[in-house]
Amino acid sequence: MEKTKLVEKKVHPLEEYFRKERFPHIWCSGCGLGIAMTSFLYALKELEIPPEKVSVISGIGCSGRVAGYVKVDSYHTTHGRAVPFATGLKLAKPDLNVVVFSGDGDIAAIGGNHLIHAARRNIDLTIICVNNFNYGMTGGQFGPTTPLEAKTTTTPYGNFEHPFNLPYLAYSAGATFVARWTVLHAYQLRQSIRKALSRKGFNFIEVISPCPTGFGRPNKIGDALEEMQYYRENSVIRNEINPKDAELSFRGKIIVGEFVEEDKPSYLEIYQKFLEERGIKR
Ligand SMILES: Cc1ncc(C[n+]2csc(CCOP(=O)(O)OP(=O)(O)O)c2C)c(N)n1
Ligand code: SF4
Ligand SMILES: [Mg+2]
Repeated sequence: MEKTKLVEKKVHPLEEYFRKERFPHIWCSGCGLGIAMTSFLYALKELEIPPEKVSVISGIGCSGRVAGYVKVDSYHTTHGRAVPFATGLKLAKPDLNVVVFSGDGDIAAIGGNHLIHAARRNIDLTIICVNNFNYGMTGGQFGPTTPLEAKTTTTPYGNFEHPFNLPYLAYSAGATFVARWTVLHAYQLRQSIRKALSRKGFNFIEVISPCPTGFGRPNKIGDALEEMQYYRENSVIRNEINPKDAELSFRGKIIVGEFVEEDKPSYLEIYQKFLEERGIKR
């Protein structure tokens, strides 16, 4: 009898959430952005949020490319301005789950002003900030999260500036859900993203991510795998602590966890109440 060969068609589990025509992606080998992006997409899938109910907004940077790779209505906006675009969209379409995917430079340097005021308003957004401690896309310059003494192309003798602790910054400005994970903590990261997507208010998740090109190389950390090894050895999970105590030092400990989950009326809840009390329809 003639043998029939069965060719199994392999389908990627996230097939419906990717713009396949955009691949191969531009990210360097070993970049952590792929893990950050797929953690987000798995969270969407597990929550059964259909692509038409979510929108991704990015600024400019390697992390900003996420907006181009995910198959949802997305906006690749200008550098630092993802949060204002997202705020406008959320106000116009409150039923959409609006997610900002941003880099450390995008959200905390040029976009720092927008970040603190959106957090202050407790506007209903989820921010996933991929912190690779440098401006990856433009050649590895130092930025607002580059650790003291770390080398970059613009701090060849080591950084003299104190960096932001992003969870503490977001929390002190008013964010009501705050977490930090590394890409090694892909499971916990996905759980935190799921939580953020299911909450009202301003949700801020920092994702510490290897950038072998812009950060690993000048600091002789090694390749991406070695950076992951470093995360394994130096990350300490401490849930429910004040983000002020969430230390993150160069060649020291990385405190990760879900730090804050607080109830406070969100911007849209207050606005909706205002409209209802006056019988105004949207
Ligand atoms: C107004 C403006 N200023 C500067 C730039 C150049 N620029 C593009 S990306 C970038 C930094 C990106 O760093 P980050 O947000 O950390 O993203 P990464 O590439 O590290 O993921 C800069 C300065 C720009 N595109 N627009
Ligand atoms: S420069 Fe860094 S952040 Fe950008 S793609 Fe390469 S490894 Fe990733
Ligand atoms: Mg960066």
